Amino acid sequence: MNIPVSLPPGVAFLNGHFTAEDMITKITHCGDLAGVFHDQITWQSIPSETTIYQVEMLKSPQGEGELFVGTTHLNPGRVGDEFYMTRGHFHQRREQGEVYFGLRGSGLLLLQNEQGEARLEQVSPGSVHIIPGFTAHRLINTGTEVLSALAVWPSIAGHDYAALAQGFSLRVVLQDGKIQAKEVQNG
Ligand code: PAN
Ligand code: ZN
Repeated sequence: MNIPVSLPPGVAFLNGHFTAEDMITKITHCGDLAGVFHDQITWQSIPSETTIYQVEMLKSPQGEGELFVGTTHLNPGRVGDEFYMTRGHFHQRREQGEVYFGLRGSGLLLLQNEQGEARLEQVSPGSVHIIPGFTAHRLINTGTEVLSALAVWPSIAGHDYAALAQGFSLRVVLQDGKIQAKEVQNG
């Protein structure tokens, strides 16, 4: 057979790291997350260069019908009583969905519709999360190890962070030694 066979990128399902020639990596530090955690005084006391999460992505073509593939690695920790989490977003193209796959660690996926109704899904190795369109999403690490989740989403989806400037309607905190979700007024 002399049809050429190329070697595609790979992903290690135990930790979500890619092997590829070309990758994009973005680190989000504590200092980048102004206004995200409710305990602003504790947030200010944490060194701003502390890494909260890192996203590694394969390079893919942009445009209608194309897909992005990336892994989010969310560190364990808390700001005060609130667990480390991603900023969270709606897609700019609201109708575009996404799929998350839990790979390692344990946490929660916070989903919220445009009416502000929130729900939580347990994230664990092997969990599959179908995020419908018109649904904001945020990962929360409630465990003691790195939470890694693989995601696939349309490259035209875009990210709208501003629509959630008021925050989500649920916060996940450690209270009385238990993981608790609390409803919040005004984010
Ligand atoms: C993910 C997220 C990633 C980081 O790849 O972008 O988890 O979260 P923030 O973008 O909210 O900082 C995704 O949902 N892409 O669409
Ligand atoms: Zn998304």
